[in-house]
Amino acid sequence: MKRIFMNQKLNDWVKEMAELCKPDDVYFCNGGKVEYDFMINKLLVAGMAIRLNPKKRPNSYLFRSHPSDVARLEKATIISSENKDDAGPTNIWIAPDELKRKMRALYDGCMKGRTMFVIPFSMGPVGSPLSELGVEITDSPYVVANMHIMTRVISDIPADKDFIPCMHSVGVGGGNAMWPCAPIEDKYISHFPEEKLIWSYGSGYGGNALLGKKCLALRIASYMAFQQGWMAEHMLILRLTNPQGRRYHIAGAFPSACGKTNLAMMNPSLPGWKVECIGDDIAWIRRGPDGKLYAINPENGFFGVAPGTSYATNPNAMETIKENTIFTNCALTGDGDVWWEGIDGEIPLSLTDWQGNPWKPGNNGEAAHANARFTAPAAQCPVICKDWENPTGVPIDAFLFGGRRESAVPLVFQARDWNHGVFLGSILASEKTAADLDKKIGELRYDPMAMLPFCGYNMGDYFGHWLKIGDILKGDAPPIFYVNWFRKDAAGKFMWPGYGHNSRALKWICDRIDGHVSAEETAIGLLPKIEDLDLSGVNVSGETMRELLRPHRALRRHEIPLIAQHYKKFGSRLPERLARQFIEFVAALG
Ligand code: OXD
Ligand code: MN
Repeated sequence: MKRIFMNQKLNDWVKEMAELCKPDDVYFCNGGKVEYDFMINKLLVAGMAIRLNPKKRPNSYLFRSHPSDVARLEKATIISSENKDDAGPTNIWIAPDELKRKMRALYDGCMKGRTMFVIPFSMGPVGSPLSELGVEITDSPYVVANMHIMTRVISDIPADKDFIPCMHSVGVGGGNAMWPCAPIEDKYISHFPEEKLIWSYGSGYGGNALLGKKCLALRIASYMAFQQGWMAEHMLILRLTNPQGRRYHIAGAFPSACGKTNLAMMNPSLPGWKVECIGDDIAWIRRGPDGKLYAINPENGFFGVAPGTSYATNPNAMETIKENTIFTNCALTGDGDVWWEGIDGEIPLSLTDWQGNPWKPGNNGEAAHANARFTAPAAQCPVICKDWENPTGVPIDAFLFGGRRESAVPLVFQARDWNHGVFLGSILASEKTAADLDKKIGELRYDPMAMLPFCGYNMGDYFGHWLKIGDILKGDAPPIFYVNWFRKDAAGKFMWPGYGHNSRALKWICDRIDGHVSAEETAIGLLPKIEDLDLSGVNVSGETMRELLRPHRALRRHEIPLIAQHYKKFGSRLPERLARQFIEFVAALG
């Protein structure tokens, strides 16, 4: 099939890549329903997709990946800037020439016997000044179907518009006929930030293959944002409405597996309060004409982790995935529906695991893979905000940072000012386990602003960019808060009920935004007074609440050498202001 696009750069690039990859055929996507059905049909006929029981889960399909290709590959993710120092100490770097030489050899002829698909897409509402265009070339019809849900697929790129080329092949030499991929040593998820270019080879899974998401909307976009004065963040966006109808928009960064999707579409337990979802993973944020920050969700769907999702933990996600959903690496029930660990109800009598083998409780291993996913249209979410596609975005009233901390970190507190908030974001960490909860901090992984795997340039410069944004915003800078839903007691039990009850921490945040409540000045920041939290109907004792709101100075002192080590990596790229914040933090801990 031949086709001439309006955009010359696109015509030249498609020709170059087709000559290199040598596909049997080239297919030009337009994003229509007929095309989606055609892709799914192709996958069904090839035996790569399983149609779920339409009475249970209409228009929904299950895929099983090869066991070697089940998650994002941080070890194969490369930031290939011209200079190694510009990728920074937290990214893997290979020189662009060397990387392109290696990858060209891999791409050479890799699509023989396959069709090459060309997918133009918009990240963000089509035509919004806040959106960016991309084009993905791939040899995976599964990727095409997922891109239909996760992005807005369009049929062309206007002649006068630029786009970000996203090259993808599942590769050869690994996997199997149902899920081809490359052996681990040949997988590369490469980013050339200065050229605004993505080359991915060897994996068909998630963020390695759906290149609009982590690769474009975070790694490349974060570098563009650094250059152009905006922000591309690993953040959910939600609208909270109080019983009087006052709206607040909150953007929150949490490392993977900290419940971002649950928070983004939560049902508040506080009577009369409402949460509406604008996005669950990525926020693009720019200064509006009134000087305030406005955010859009560049994505069009949710690519959520299935295990643990249930009507108890996230009823709105369960409603979202009732139909028109792609499932990957979930288990299959005897009556043709999907199943995973943590879903509601009894374990079905007949189950096939994510690799296609019969599964019974007590079997070794899980029925669904721990990183099994659903891909579902955001528009299907019952609490999707009517402004989720507003081309000008929503005004941000507060930023949240939060990690999984079993000890020491309070339920909610506020940064003293923007610079202190950037400091808190820069030391955002998730704790694996606390061996001795009374005395020690568990093993921490520092994940600054939850961007560790997603920052497309030197994170020291990224911190500097955050500080600069605050300097520009001055009095319009939203307040920054830190939350932790994951405190445990000495018996290992969660101390805070979480989920819908997290709205109580959000309400305190709203009260702070409006200046309705004061806060306690402490060494770590501004803590709520217990009487200012609305705890009506929450089953937590006064003693536990006091424990959840303690600054824990002594315990936090254990972090000083860890932060020093974390900061040392950035050398001279660590902004002086953050070094000063750290000194003040140490002094305040006493
Ligand atoms: C994701 C992640 O898949 O953050 O969203 O890992
Ligand atoms: Mn994410």
